[in-house]
Amino acid sequence: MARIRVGIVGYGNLGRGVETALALQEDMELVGVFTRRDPAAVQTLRPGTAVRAITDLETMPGEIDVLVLCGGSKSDLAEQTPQLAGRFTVVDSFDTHVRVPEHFARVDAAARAAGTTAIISTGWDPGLFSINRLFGEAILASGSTYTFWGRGLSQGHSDALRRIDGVAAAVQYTVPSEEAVDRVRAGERPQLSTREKHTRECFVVLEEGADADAVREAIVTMPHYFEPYDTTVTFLDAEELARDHRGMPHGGFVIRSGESSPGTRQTIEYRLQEDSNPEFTASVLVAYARAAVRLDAAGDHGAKTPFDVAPGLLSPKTPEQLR
Ligand code: API
Repeated sequence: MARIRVGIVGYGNLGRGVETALALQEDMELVGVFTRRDPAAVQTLRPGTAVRAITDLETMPGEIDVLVLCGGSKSDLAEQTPQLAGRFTVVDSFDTHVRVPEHFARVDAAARAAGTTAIISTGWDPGLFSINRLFGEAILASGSTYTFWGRGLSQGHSDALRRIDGVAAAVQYTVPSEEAVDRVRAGERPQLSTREKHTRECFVVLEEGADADAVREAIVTMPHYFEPYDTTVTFLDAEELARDHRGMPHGGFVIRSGESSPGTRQTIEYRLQEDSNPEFTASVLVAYARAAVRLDAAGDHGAKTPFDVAPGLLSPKTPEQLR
């Protein structure tokens, strides 16, 4: 059987993660990395990986089965996903939760017009965690759902920081409230506000001459990303950032705590522990890339989210093997 031919668009942490994840999938092969930078200046992890200009994609629809889009949600994907869905089957990990409906609508229009398939908002949250919230709520109709992230490095929030004027480099850690986690694990079903569940810690390297107060203000007031939380901002220099914030761990859990009849408690917990957030997210993207190709081949076009994709389509096994 011919292998699935994959292109990576964007070569940051996530793009490198996809390159790494693809090497573990026997039914898939990497056609190349497509970048907005000068291809000659891009050093790939694996020696044989081809690097090409993103504009080269214009002549390549017949050579690629699916593009894995590895840009950031804050500025890249809102434009790139609808645009590339106009010619290719694509997957992304668009992760601004409140913007998913508008992103879906734009991608859906482009993909339907072109007869392509686009799976958006894969990854783990949104993505695997969304599916587990859905399972919990569908199965335990009476109950409460809790999502805790961290402690870990959010790629989405770190990317958002790096796009602020005056920021040279930055990382963001999401920190769950231990007290809140303990209460939920103990079977309590507290009402918890956004602020009571997590805090956010930002470590920021300023560009030369940047105004620290202005940057701090831009961070803590940023809608969706930081405004709903108690956020701390620590400024440091590039060496400190490189030395003390090297790893990219993350994880978290989704808990549905409910009752099937009065006094009969049922709890579902889904837990994730990641040494590398980008490598894990990339691994999810790659599994959904396989599903996207299968949906496309079946003529099931338009935008999808992980809610719309049957689990069997993610597996390298055939339906017969899975049964
Ligand atoms: C956080 C969570 C996890 C996001 C996971 C992924 C990322 O605030 O840490 O950006 O790393 N929303 N979307």
